[in-house]
Amino acid sequence: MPFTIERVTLRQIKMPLVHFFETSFGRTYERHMVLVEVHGEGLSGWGEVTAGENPFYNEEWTESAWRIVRDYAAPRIVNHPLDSAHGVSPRTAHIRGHNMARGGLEAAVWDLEARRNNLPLWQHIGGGARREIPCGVSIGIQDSVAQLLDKIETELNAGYQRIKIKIKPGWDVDVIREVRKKFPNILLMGDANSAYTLADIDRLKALDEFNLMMLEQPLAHDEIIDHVQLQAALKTPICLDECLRNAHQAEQAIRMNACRIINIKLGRVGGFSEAKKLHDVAQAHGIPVWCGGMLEAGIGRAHNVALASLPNFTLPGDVSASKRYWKRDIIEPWVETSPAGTITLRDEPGFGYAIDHDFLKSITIREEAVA
Ligand code: OSB
Ligand code: MG
Repeated sequence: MPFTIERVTLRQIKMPLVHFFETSFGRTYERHMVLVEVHGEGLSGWGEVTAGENPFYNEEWTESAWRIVRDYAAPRIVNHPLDSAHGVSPRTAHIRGHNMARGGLEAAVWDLEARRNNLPLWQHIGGGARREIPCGVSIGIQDSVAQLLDKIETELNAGYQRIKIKIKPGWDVDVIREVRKKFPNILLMGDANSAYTLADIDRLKALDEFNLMMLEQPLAHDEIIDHVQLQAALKTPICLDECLRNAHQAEQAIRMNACRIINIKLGRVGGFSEAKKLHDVAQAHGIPVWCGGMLEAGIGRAHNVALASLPNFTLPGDVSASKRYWKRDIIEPWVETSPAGTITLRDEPGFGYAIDHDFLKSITIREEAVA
């Protein structure tokens, strides 16, 4: 049934991480995220923009997201009747790049439409292939190998099914050798966030002996063709993250053998419509996918859980418990994992958790409406 978004509220929130998170492009101590609330038909839908605090993962950051949603994306949606949430992405497709900003708005409309249909979001997007979502963790670069080994042990004891460690030149072969010595049989992978070039091919080939599940985004953020050459030289499967911003690019990468596995992030591809398309393309080619994370607060985390219930999300993702990131999350209950390292789908309409409005208010540093 057609519906209309009458107003969009933007909020910027500030949340300190329990522990800093370090990738090859830098350390994050505190997140600043933009939340999108869409109002219409007497309901609210919620989305979270997954952009970082700086334009280092991709071109987006908190401030660019605020401006894109407020000045370009939301005005295209407000008071424009929509046949379904699938109509949001085409309305903002004239914006070049900025998929995370576009995706935060789009996800909010999916949440609203799910509530309107009285369905949990996972069911509304066509998910529910499994009720228990398998979870892994992403562990940042540490100050010492001993600290890394400790963290891995803690996460394995918590039940997480797969360990991903961040790598960069100088924090790679020797570190992974130590990890494998202590944990010979765990599901283990590395994520380089584009820290290498083809000049490092021998160093990357040295990783082949460690039986990694995959090597995530070793080469440049915008370079699919170099990954073809690298994949041909490696036994370890390459998983692309940064490189794939839409389903078409994913299909090209698959056909060229640039990767054997794909990380799907809701924000990076601009929302649920494109994420579902990418999922379907990968499935048609027999390429497994998993759900990536961007250190999300509860709303983005819950959206990821719904996404990961689509059938081809067959590998454990980077979606894990709220308490690994936050002293207090913005939703109730917090996202929790079972001792088996899974998150259980919830049956409430929409994204499945309640907003903790008091806490949200206390961490909101600006708020603005588009009507
Ligand atoms: O590349 O997957 C990534 C965090 C920030 C930016 C990029 C990435 C990550 C993670 C963390 O790996 C995933 C998470 O725990 O949310
Ligand atoms: Mg990654």
